[in-house]
Amino acid sequence: MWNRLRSGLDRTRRTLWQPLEETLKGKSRVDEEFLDRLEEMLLAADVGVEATEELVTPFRGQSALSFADLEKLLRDKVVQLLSPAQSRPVAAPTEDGPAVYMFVGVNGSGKTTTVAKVGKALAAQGTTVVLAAADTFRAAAVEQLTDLAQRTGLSVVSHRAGADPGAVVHDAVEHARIQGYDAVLVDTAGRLQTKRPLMEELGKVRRVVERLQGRPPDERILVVDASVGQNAISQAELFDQAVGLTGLVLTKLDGTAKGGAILPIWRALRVPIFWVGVGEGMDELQYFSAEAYAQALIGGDHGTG
Ligand SMILES: Nc1nc2c(ncn2[C@@H]2O[C@H](COP(=O)(O)OP(=O)(O)O)[C@@H](O)[C@H]2O)c(=O)[nH]1
Ligand SMILES: [Mg+2]
Repeated sequence: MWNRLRSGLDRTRRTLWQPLEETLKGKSRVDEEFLDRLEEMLLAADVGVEATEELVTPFRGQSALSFADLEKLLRDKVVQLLSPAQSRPVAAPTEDGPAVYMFVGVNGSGKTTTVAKVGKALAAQGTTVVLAAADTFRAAAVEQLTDLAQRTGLSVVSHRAGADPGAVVHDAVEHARIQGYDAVLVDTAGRLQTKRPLMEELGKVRRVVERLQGRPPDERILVVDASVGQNAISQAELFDQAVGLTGLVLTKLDGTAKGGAILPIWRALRVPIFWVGVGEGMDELQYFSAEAYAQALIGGDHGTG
């Protein structure tokens, strides 16, 4: 089940582990030189200064550690650091109107793809879903979501390109309320450098939902491209100010050498990580598990290979 995450993190794991194994050649115990190297490698995998220190410090001065001990302790520590990110599942549909999940994030982070993947996963569990094509900035964005909806058998509410995103979301939520749908998944625009002030637009979408439902979107989820690494943190803060983030999705964990960035990104925001994206395919989405992530990140033969 976690094979995809494990193979996705191959590059990160190689960045981390191969140099360490080299360093360890001919030694039977972990020493200070090895720990310095470990620190370097964690930084290279974008784990960040703070989390790296927390991971490595407990090993300093411990002379009797074998490599296998260290692997196990490190895995446990990663699980411990990230288990609060699994604190709750995504908000469930209520009696009082659909659950509305608003997906935000910079252009190219994977919002549109993730909206369709999540819609497909929820539908497979029996949740009825409407997608809202509220990235009206380009015709191609509306078409992309419409195509993915068709491929995954989901309904989508869209207006023409250039339309007011608030109006799209209004129609989608109203439609869902009248027809009794369980959830509305809102795709949004992500272009930071345009004349249309994005953050204002997102704030408006939030208010439109609030007017119809008597509460803001139940989840305001930031979609982050994990391969961008720690640079994602400053963007995240902007989106948090605009909509008040309640959750995270990390995409593109496949094929990045910066898969360690989950740690600093999560520490900056401290909201649950609901899902991770491990490929472009519509099924390449997994619930986040600190345990599975730690297993995939750290070497050793504990995974399924
Ligand atoms: N490898 C990989 N590619 C992804 C993933 N999620 C999205 N993508 C790709 O990233 C690109 C941008 O995705 P898109 O959903 O259009 O991003 P948006 O601009 O935020 O809506 C597309 O080519 C997607 O197929 C993922 O988890 N893994
Ligand atoms: Mg998009």
